[in-house]
Amino acid sequence: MQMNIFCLSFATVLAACVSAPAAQAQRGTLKKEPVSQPLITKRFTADPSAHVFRGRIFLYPSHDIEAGVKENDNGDHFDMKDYRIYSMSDVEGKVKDHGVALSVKDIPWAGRQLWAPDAAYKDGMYYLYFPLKDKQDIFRIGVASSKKPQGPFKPEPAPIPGSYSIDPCVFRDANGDHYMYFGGIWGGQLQRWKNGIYDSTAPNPKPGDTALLPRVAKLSADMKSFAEPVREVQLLDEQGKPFMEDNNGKRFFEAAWVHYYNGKYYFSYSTGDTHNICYATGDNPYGPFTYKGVLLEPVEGWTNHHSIVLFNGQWYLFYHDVQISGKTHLRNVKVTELYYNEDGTIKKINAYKN
Ligand code: FUB
Repeated sequence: MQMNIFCLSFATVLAACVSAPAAQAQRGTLKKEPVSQPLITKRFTADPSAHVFRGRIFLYPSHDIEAGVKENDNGDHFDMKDYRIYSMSDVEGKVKDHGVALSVKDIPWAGRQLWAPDAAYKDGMYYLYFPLKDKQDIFRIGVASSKKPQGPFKPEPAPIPGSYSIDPCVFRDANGDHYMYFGGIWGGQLQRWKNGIYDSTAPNPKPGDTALLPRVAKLSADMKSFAEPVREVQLLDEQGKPFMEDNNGKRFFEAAWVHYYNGKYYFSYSTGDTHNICYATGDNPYGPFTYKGVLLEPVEGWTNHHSIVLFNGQWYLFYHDVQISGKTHLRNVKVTELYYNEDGTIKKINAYKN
């Protein structure tokens, strides 16, 4: 708790500084000079899913707190209790805090841990998708709706039937169909699911195993359930072969994001224990997606999680690091520009200057 007070007063100092040019040299706890400053300094925020709604950029991040839970490989220390939504008129504009949009105490099926959310819009309604452990401590994905992009969001009484694991990303295809991508290994529990059956004793993947794959399902017309059985997203290496777990600098771990650019679907994700954000491209929303490279090198802090969005003709990468706190579970969201090469590959981003 003492640490939290220290961090927040540090955040206040940082907030007072960030509008000055000197902010460019501001590093907080970082070892290296960052290319971007935290967008939000009064609270800890992470896993930023960015969307353009009503002409503004809306951010749907995790709301990190110091819950006092000891750090472990299951991520128990990421014990978040609510979501706050933020918006900006442009990436350099003031960030508006719209307040709490959904709390764990208002979700009837809640156990614990609100992890990385995403949002979508259809026919006048906004939908917030969120991973949360149920009362049996199994991660499921919930949905809540609102007439406003900032909420407040009203949760459905039960998780999406057939949903599991973490990190939903909802992608709207040009024809109006929506697809949910999800999954995360280790604390995200993906390794515990085989053919839709849960096994709490299933071990983490080990070298020699075929790497686990993220999941995808088309959403129903009302955006509140899956319209089809969940399937694996085929992710292939440069030779067209499935990844092995040993290839942990490239294989999928968590944090799926899908965007469309110039005739191709881009599936990007975190490699978790090796901390890269990689991407692969395909010709349709189900894949297969073929590995293309790293788009964001490791950031300071254990997790790496991002979103990619087009706003006023410019592509942006939203991501996080631990500049303010230096603690892996107390993160701060950031944004930087993202560029493509002529062949459609993404120019690799390093979040630090040296
Ligand atoms: O914020 C909790 C978890 O950390 C997310 O769900 C993961 O993607 C990682 O960023």
